[in-house]
Amino acid sequence: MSLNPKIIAVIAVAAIACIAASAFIVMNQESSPDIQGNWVKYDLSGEKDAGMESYTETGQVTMLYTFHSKSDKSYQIMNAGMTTRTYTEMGKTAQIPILGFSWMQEKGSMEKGGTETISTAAGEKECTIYKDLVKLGDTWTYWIADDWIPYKIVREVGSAEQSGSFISSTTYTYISNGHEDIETDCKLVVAEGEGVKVSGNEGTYAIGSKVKLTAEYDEDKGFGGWYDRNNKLLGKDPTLEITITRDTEILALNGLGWDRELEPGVMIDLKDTFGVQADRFLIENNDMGTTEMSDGTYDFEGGSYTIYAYESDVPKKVYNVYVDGTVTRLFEWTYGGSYYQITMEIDYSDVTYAKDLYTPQQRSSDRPDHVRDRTFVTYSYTDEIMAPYMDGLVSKLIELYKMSYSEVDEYGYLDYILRFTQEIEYQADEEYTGYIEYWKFPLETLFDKGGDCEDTSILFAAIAHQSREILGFDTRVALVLMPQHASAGVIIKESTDYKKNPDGFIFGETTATGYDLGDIPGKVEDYFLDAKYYPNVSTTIEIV
Ligand SMILES: [Ca+2]
Ligand SMILES: [Ca+2]
Repeated sequence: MSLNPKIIAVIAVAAIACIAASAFIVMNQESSPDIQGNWVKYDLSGEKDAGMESYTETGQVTMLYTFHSKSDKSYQIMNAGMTTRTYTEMGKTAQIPILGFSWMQEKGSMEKGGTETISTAAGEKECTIYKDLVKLGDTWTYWIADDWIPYKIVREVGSAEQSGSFISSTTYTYISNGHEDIETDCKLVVAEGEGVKVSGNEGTYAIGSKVKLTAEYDEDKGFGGWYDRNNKLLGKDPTLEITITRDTEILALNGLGWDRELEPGVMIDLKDTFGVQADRFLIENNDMGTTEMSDGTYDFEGGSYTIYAYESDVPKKVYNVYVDGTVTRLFEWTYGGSYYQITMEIDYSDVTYAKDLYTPQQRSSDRPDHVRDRTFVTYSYTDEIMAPYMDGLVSKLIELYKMSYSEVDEYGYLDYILRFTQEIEYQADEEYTGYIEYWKFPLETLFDKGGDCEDTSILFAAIAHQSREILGFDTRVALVLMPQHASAGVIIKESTDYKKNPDGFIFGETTATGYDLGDIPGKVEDYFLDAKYYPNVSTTIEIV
């Protein structure tokens, strides 16, 4: 129950806001051109080369200059578009929307790098080159001509020297530019938390207006602060001054963690529950990132929710709701030509419990800590809340396997477990959790039905270990941590033809289908075989 609902919501939206063209800089500051309404469209192509989390990226983005703040010497731009990322080793693809506002500085600490004539979709352009070092390892280079148009932009993040193997690079290539009229009347909507009353938000505002909002609130509920609709904190003071640069929705929240705890599995009358008049309700499931409209009743499953009460198409009130109920998760996979499925019932409070066991900082492997790292596996069978789930799952897995195979052989069974974990959706940490690195307990991975390499490897290791106990095998299990990748490893009695590392581990690639137990994806082969000898680079954490 200590989970902060706002934090969850931030994580949920981080996936959408992850590509922000925040560092585009308009040059020619002497004349300070008014380019409100101008847009530039780009082809985008990029790559990230970071072990198994490598991808290539293609797409288009349009940047529309929506507001020029002369006092701040900056432009607001709206980015819109879509990129497709293809994860090179795993063969997975993901569609990433580029949608959001960012600011560009009119002036910046730019390093002038001479001129170059480049060919563009608008013909040959003699461009001035500017370099912007945003922060160490993040460099933007611009080829600018015609006063303000960046005809080519290259962003490079990281280098072999600065951050190990992490490198990404994105190139924006000019397609076209144009102009459209910008709507200069902006709507300001404030949704109030329970017990909060806001004044100053009446009416329509011209773009650039400065507005002062004041919140009055019930002493017993307190004031939790002002947030934008993406759950970014704008201020904690009961008075907020903002510049309106577009249609704006603001939340004025009370200081409570949860406004209500609701029952799962029954029709809840929302108007009754919150004592509010509303035409309809918008219900956001903060864990799953899904939204639904309701005209007044809703049947909740376990989870945490943000609920907006709408009147005349405007969200007037906002509530944070916790539902301590069960959710059902279905897992499907194939092995040896047969189809298998398992459903799990998971109590949301137990997922909350697992999330609260470690802070996000503790879940980062920036500083490897073998005692902690191992607990992601070992807690799954020692912790009194999480162990029953894993016991149930492992029993079902064994039961299903025995229906297909009269004899349980160690290699075959572990290969079958590997297929189960490979079907868990690949969800890169940065896109889905909002953190660059975020380790999950098996219960969380099962609840999310998603995770990245370490999460599915932890899940595999946990299942393999517990199965060993029940089946009476001598299986030894390990997590294998490599630069930017993790896998599982096992030592089994049966002799196989597969490559082993010097410790005798055979490899279990959990992130993608198509790898048998023992198959090593080409890119990681060297790391795996050397794991024993470069403890600072690659590490084996033995579970048993
Ligand atoms: Ca990760
Ligand atoms: Ca993860």
